[in-house]
Amino acid sequence: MGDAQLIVTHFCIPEHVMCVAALGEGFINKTFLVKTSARQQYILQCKNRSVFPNIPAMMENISKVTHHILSEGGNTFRLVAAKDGKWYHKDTDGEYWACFTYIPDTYTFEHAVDIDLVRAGGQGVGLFNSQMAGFTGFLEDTLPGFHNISYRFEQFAGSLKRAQSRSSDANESNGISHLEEVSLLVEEVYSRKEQMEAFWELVRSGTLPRRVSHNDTKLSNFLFDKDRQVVCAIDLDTVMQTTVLFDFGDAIRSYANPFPEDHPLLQEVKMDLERFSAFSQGYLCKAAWFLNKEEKTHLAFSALYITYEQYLRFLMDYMDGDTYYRTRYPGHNLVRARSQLALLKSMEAQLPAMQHVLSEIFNTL
Ligand code: GN1
Ligand code: MG
Repeated sequence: MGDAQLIVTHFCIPEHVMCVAALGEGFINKTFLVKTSARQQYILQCKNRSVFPNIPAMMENISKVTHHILSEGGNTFRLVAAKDGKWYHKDTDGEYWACFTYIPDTYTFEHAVDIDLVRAGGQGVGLFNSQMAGFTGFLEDTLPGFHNISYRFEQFAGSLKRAQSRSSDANESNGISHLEEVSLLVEEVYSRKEQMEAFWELVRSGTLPRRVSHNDTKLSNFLFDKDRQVVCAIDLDTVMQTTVLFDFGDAIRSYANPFPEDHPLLQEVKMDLERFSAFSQGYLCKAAWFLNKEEKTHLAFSALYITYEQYLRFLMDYMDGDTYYRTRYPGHNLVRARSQLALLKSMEAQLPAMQHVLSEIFNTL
């Protein structure tokens, strides 16, 4: 990866750049804050080439979405062009970099600290979907199969096969192979397969309409102001035309759990119905106007679908030896997977209650 201090000089930043400092601990990209002599600061990001196969198309999608939001009078960051006019700079190592404005006086959260933040988050996700509802352009499918569970099952089967061949070669630490350790968790994946495929079929067939969706609406991908009002969605790397239910579902996974997604105390992890209700109220007050009957019917289940998918992805990455998500300690992906499974089970137990909450909200709108 090139030196961020040098890379930044390839972008059209009008102010004098003072320094470039590493920022945050993203799972996927490497992010830097660019401080200038003026109030305006910038974000410089090295995009992950192994995750995103077509970064130029991804940047084009981001540019279309941010321009559309601005044309709707909404709030968002602005991309900064490179000096050759592109929305990215490719360095001599072949890495792709993007630069965009930093929105001052904003904050991110790793998990929802209180119910007001949950409601504000709901408004944020609903606002994003609503601002994009009138978009008539075309976005490239930059991550084919991203929320396609059939594609995830194929990947999962491959990962299981690799783990099986490794475990027949030699048992790993403590005489317990990764495979033995996860065998019950693998069963939990397959016992829900048909149910999840049935939901994907609604997407594939177009029963759930294709609209612009963010596809990664966890709490930390939204900015809030000092009063904890939502400002805008960030991390638009995954914007595509799928179903907005993925956005609702992923956000419930993140906001309705009072703990972070890798919380190790499984008995504490749950889908909190009060948070579900607050998020849904916030979301629907912005988004109910454009949702059709099918979308409303399947809204609650989307939370189970996305939580299940996330469970599968963390488990798969653990079996693969942590090749996708950045981890903070050995076994982190296994802890994440177990935590997501606990959340999924809590959602399953409360699905009728979630549906009841939603119909009450629809009745009041
Ligand atoms: C990744 O990039 P980031 O950290 O916002 C992942 C999401 C997962 C999320 C889990 C491109 O999101 O799909 O839901 O981690 N993004 C990609 O925390 O795979
Ligand atoms: Mg992010």
